[in-house]
This record gives sequence, structure tokens and C-alpha cells, in this order.
Amino acid sequence: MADGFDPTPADRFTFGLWTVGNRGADPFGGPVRAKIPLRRILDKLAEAGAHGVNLHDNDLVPFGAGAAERDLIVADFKQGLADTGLVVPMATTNLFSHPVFRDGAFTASDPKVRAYAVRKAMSAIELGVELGASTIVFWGGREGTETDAARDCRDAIGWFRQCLDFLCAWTKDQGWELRFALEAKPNEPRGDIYLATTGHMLHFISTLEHGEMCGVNPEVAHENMPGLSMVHAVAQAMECGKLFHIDLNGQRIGRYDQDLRFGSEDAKGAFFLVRLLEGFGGRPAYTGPLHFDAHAYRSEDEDGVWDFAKGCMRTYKILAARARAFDQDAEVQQILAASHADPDGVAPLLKGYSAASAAALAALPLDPDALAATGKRYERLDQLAMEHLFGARG
Ligand code: GLT
Ligand code: MN
Ligand code: MN
Repeated sequence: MADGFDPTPADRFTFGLWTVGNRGADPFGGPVRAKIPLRRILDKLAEAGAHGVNLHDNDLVPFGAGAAERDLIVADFKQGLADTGLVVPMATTNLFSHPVFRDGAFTASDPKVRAYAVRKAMSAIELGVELGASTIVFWGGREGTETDAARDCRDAIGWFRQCLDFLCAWTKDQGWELRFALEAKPNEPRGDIYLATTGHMLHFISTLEHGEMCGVNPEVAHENMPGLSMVHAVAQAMECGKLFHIDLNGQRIGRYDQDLRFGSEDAKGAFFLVRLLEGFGGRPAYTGPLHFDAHAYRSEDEDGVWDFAKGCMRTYKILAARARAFDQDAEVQQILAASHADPDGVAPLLKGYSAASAAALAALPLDPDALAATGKRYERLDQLAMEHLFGARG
């Protein structure tokens, strides 16, 4: 089907090994799909037009494997990458599965657990560097509490900072030019996870010793679970130069972390997200990998997994085409131009205080009733967005 929506590596789509490798287990039932051999994952992703794969240390090297076993597995995987042309843009550390992390990793009350977590992260970063990754994601899934009797949250945040400061300084000491991308989530698996949203993370980053090498990895599901806007979270990160990575998926508000196929829920949110990322409307675009952190429904067999993967990528491209058409629509441009118009050159007055600009502001004839008199035409504008999204226009 040559409709222009089938992906190619130039589209920069990536999948985590844990995403297409997800076997359908949930808290109420075990796996429903057989483990897909790593080599087949690579072959199938390359065949589907993906650009790369991302991984946790233990997606590739089993927990506790010795050095010889590790090296063999890594060599084999690198051969698979070379054969398929896939790259590994991002690597991360599993700091949540082993029982040692039952009370957290970087925020565990026991300093030995924190030390173990930092050491494990160092090994995972080494692995990422060996595979060519330039971004290291930190998702603190176990960094939280069920009861705040356990510790003072201020200590937890301080320990989190110490661990990241340590890892940043060590990374620089190795001469590696890596970027760390911090991923927020409000809850699950913990009752409450520290630094619950991308906004919390952005402030936390501003308190780090090497904040310049740290940014965020917002996930659609994690912002939508509590009903927040992913578009606004991503926009804030882009606006301050901190969108280092992104986890695309689908989610309904108020549910458990569903990690659904991208765009399969909240198509309108996905439309405006893609529009933002692509830089339509003349704004700077996001140019990093477009990572799908999602998995196939539990109802699916392996064929369904590849349907899922292709669906994520096609939906992104379809939404990009729809969003481009929206921004090129003359009626859209006219409504936006009218709402942003500045015929009297007022906007520059607010760009930086001076005594002169304050005086000019005071002298400005501003009639609130007149300013309030005209509707903004957002009903029409939104209907135009919906008609482009539905494919009924342009
Ligand atoms: C886990 C989590 C994701 C994170 C991954 C990176 S692991 O699947 O649900 O949101 O991005 O650690
Ligand atoms: Mn994620
Ligand atoms: Mn998720």
C-alpha cells in the first residue's frame, strides 16, 4: 500500500525492546505471547521501517549475568544492529524489577540500596555507550511511597539529586557526551511517585549540579493519567530547550498506565502533539528520536504486535500530514492572524522593563470593554482542526 504513510528510517521512529517484546502480562494474568527472539525483533522492526531500538540493561543482559556472558550477548546484538541498520539512540537502567528496589532506588532509605542503584546505572550507561546511545533515560518507577511515614520527601529528593549529580560528573569524567532524560509519572507502581510530572522534573533539573546535560522524557500516558495536557508539558520542555526524548503512546484519563498504540486514544491530543513536535506554524521542531513506549493489546499474538508497531508509526505520519494541512489552511491562518494582530505595536513594550516602557504602558489607551467586545472564533478554528483531523478538509 503506497499511500505515503509507511515509515522509513528517515522518520526517526524507535521502539523499546520492552515494548514490542511485551508478552501481555498484567497484574491479573501471566504472559499470553511467547518471547520473541531478539534477532527477530530487530529484523521485524527494520522491515517495518523503524530507525532504531532502545533498551534497559536487563532487556538485553539478564540480571546477574557474568562478564563473559554479557560480552557474548552484546556482540551478538551488535551484529544484529549492523545487519539490520538499526541504531540504539537511547539506553536506560532497570531500577524497578528486582526486589532490591522495593523501597526505591535513588530514593531508597537504605544508603546501600542507593549505592547499588548508582553502580547499576553506571554499568547500564557503559552498555549504552558501547551500543552508540547518546541519550540515557531515567524513569524512577519505584521512587515513591505508599506511606509518607516511610521517609521525609525532602530527603528523597535530596538523595535523587545526589545520585544524578554523581552520575553526571562520572559521565563527564569518562569523556562521554551524553544527555540524561528524566521521565516523570504520577503513580504506579508506587502509590505516589516523587517528581510526578514533567513540570516537577523541569524544576528539579534546574537544581542539579550539571543541569545542562539533563532534560526530560515526557510520556503521553504519564501526563494524561492525572488528566494533564501532554501538549503543554512538551511545549514547556521545548520552550526551555529541555525536550531530550519523548515517549509516545495512548492513554485514557484516570486509568492505570495503559501504554496503548500511539493515537488510539485522544486523537485530538495526538494531533496537536504531532503538530507541536513537527514545528508546523513556523516554530522550531523537535529533531530527536520519536520513541513509542507502548505495547500491543493482551488479546494479540505476535502478528498483532507487528500490526501495533506499524500502527504507531503510520498514525504519527497521518497526523503529521493532517496537522500540516491545518497549518496551511488559509482560513486557519486568517483566524490566527486576527487573534494575534498587533496593529499599534504594543507587544514590544512588554519585552523587558524600563522606566520608559513603564511610562509608555501607563499612557497606553486601553479600553477593557472594547478589548472584550470581539469573540475569538475558536469554535470555528477548532472545527477546522477537527475536519482536518477527520480527513474531511484539505
Ligand atoms: C517502563 C515504564 C516506561 C519507561 C521505561 C523506561 S520502562 O516500561 O512504564 O514508561 O519509559 O524505564
Ligand atoms: Mn515511558
Ligand atoms: Mn507508561
